[in-house]
Amino acid sequence: MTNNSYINNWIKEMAELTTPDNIVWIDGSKEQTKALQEQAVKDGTLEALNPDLLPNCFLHRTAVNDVARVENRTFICTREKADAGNINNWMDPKECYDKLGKLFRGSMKGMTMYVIPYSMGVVGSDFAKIGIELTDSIYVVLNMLIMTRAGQQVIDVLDSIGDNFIKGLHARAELDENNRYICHFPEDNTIWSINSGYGGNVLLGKKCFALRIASYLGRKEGWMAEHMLILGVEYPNGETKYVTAAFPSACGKTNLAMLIPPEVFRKKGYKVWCVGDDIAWLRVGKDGRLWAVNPENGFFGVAPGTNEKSNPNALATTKRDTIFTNVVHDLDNNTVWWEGLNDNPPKNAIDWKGNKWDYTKYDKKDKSTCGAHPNSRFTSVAKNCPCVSPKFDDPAGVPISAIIFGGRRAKTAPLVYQSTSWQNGTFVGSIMASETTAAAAGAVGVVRRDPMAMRPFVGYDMGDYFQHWLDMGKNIPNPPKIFHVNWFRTDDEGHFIWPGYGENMRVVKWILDRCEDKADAELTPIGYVPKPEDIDVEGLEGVSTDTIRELLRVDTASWLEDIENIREFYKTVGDRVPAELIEELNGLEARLKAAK
Ligand code: GTP
Ligand code: SPV
Ligand code: MN
Repeated sequence: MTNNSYINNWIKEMAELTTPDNIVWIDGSKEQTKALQEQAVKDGTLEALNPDLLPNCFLHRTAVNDVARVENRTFICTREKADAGNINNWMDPKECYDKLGKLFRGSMKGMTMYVIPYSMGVVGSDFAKIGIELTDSIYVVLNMLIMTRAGQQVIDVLDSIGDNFIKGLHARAELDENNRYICHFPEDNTIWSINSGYGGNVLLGKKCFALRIASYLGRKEGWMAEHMLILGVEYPNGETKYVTAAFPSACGKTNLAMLIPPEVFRKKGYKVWCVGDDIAWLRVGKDGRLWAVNPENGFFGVAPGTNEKSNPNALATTKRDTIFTNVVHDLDNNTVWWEGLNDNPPKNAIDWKGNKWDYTKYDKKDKSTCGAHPNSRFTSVAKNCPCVSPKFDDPAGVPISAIIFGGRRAKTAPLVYQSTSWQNGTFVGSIMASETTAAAAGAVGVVRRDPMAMRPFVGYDMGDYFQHWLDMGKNIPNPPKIFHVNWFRTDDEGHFIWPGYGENMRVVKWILDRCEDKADAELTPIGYVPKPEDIDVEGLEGVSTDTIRELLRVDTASWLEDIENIREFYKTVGDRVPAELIEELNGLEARLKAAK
């Protein structure tokens, strides 16, 4: 398929290791895709859903032990352990190639190896980078065809790229969780993943390449790869301003990225456009601003909680050309269902494990009775989204006015605050904390530090990563302003105080107004916080001024408690935490103590 000898030699070597019966190149043609879908339906990998209600949609169930990213089995394999840092798991590259080589050996015997050439970013643009994933899984092929720009358009440029591509190898092998490994070799542009069939572990263009490897390349080459959505707010005068937002997994990126403004805003002519919902690659533009592209081509979104009210745009996007993973199969009309879609669970249904599901035993408070896995997902084409940005395919990307950090915090963090400088904003990102979610294997609801929502995704030392943020700031003549939000503050009974979803537009509006000095705020020890009257609450029902005041309250005591925890965290990151950030931390502590 190509005359590029680097590529051909590598594929040959990997085929000698894994010994597939056939090798098939993925060209992305309609015919080939259709044939693969049919084959997957025949062998039970996919179930074809109702073609009238959900055209070209399929259902897939993963193995029960394979439902989320596995951070404890994810490794960064640099020659020096210190370069992977304390936060990442590390393995010596040679030892890792040896160990995984044994697992890969013969793993594709009797099977087909698919060669997926793909581009992260618009093919040929300054931002774009090419990867090739070798996999034994048709599910991976069909997902990659949605999530990336894959196939012939990439094959056409392979002759000219030399060895400038990311080499990905994936095999499901036995799906043995004790031998599951997601390994990255940033010094070799290589990713090896074995014994999983789940999303972020196996769609190697996504977290493995576009974040872990790309963050490593970005540091080397002077750009950034971030776990961020990108959205545009169109003003009544037709002008559009763009923001990025970094929230940890399952903390609201897809929802914010596709936000529908409250009616009063819509009537005035505000619109929101989605450029991306998970990953942003950022570069300094010729105009001295920071520009962003979404390197992906689709959404791998959380299904539970997606409904006509919370995220109608996402729901509309899933109505065709979608692969659903680990949701409920409604047998009566051959469609899908998940918790939070509506109040009518299907009566005749199969749960995510493949068992008959009794909706009468479903208890909203008990996850073990759920029909859909809490981390069940939809893989959908970005272009099918009703609010996809007209700039989605623009190779130049979009200029960024504001960067927003955020997490799930029941208490400490207020609804929104603004940092006082790029350095202070980098500090705000570095101390992000959030309650863990079902997107990764392990306990749910535990507060952990998740700097810039990148804790699981930085491909090198976290201290060096903070330094890269500071260095980037010095190279952006006109940098975005940096903010922090928290949609998840709860009352004493554990209910969310802020209505969230579309209403988040009110907070985004304050943020964008701040970028133009059009909104007021109060300087507090943590940064600029709006006064209650600075948030536009026109048409917002059921939220009193007192509630807004409570949402914006800076609780000095709980912040002071946090300081110790942050110091501990910085110690865990190690001795590469930049002195500037320690200074910021000391400054914050002093200001909080003075305010007490
Ligand atoms: P990943 O794809 O894992 O990176 O997740 P994400 O950050 O895109 O999260 P997503 O938008 O899918 O939201 C995850 C969960 O958070 C869903 O259950 C949503 O219903 C919930 N959520 C999103 N936005 C809000 C909000 O504004 N308020 C509240 N209370 N919940 C929200
Ligand atoms: C996340 O966990 O942040 C996701 C899903 O976006 S996955 O692709 O599994 O990483
Ligand atoms: Mn994500």
